[in-house]
Amino acid sequence: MKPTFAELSDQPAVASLPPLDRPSLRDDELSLLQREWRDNGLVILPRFLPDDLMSAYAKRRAKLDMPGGWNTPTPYMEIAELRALALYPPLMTCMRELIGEPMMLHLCLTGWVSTERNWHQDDYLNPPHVNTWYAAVWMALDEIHPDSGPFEYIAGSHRWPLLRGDKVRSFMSPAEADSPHWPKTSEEFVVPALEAEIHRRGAVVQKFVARRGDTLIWHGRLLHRGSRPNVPGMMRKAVICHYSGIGHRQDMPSRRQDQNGQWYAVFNQ
Ligand SMILES: O=C(O)CCC(=O)C(=O)O
Ligand SMILES: [Fe+2]
Repeated sequence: MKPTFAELSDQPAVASLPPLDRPSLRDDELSLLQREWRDNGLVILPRFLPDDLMSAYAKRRAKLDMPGGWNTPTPYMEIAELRALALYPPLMTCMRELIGEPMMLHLCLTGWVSTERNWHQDDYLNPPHVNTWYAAVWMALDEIHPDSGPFEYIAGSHRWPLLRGDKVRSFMSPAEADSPHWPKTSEEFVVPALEAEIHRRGAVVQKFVARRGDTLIWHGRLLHRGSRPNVPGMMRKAVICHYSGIGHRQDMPSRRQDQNGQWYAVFNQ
């Protein structure tokens, strides 16, 4: 028998969560953006990114003849144009307002095609102490074609239970659970468990069919996926960046600040 979503997840203690995830917040204490985040688990910022930052990065990225992008998770360490976009100060201010502490960049996906990563929450791919002090950002560098496999999500699913890495691994053989590939091999039972939960709740799936410069920030617990393109290999010109609360990454002790004081993690490669 394959595990259910309930068997793969739990509800973390309220006091351990970022402020906007705690109940008992009054509307008049929150900005509009914060209310949207609290209610939906995402915010969409139309035409948010400045043209010069997008163009500089797109020009640099276009020199790389690889649809999947750089094959390291941290190309921002070498590519200054990517760092400038990922650490755009108004974006960082916005995330701080949503999570409640300064955020640190630690992962960028630079493919210009859909990842086709099926339903998941991002949080469980990280150590348990991250505990939703986390956000990811989808930045459209061009008009996104609906056939290119847009980002899909379920608004409000950030209040569903939280998938837990240790629970997922407990349903795997010891060899599989110890392998760095466990996130991939476990999709075979995690995705059906999430699909069953979506069905059971009658949840509505939405698509982010973005225009150039549109930006979507999502919660570490939001259910989402990179959908399968209707036209295989169709270009989807975007960049996706992931961040954690600066006080919740004791596993990433090497970090730097850019010229604007924004944080990014550094790794020995
Ligand atoms: O390809 C996509 O749009 C989704 C990528 C994703 O799930 C992620 O970056 O966490
Ligand atoms: Fe994801």
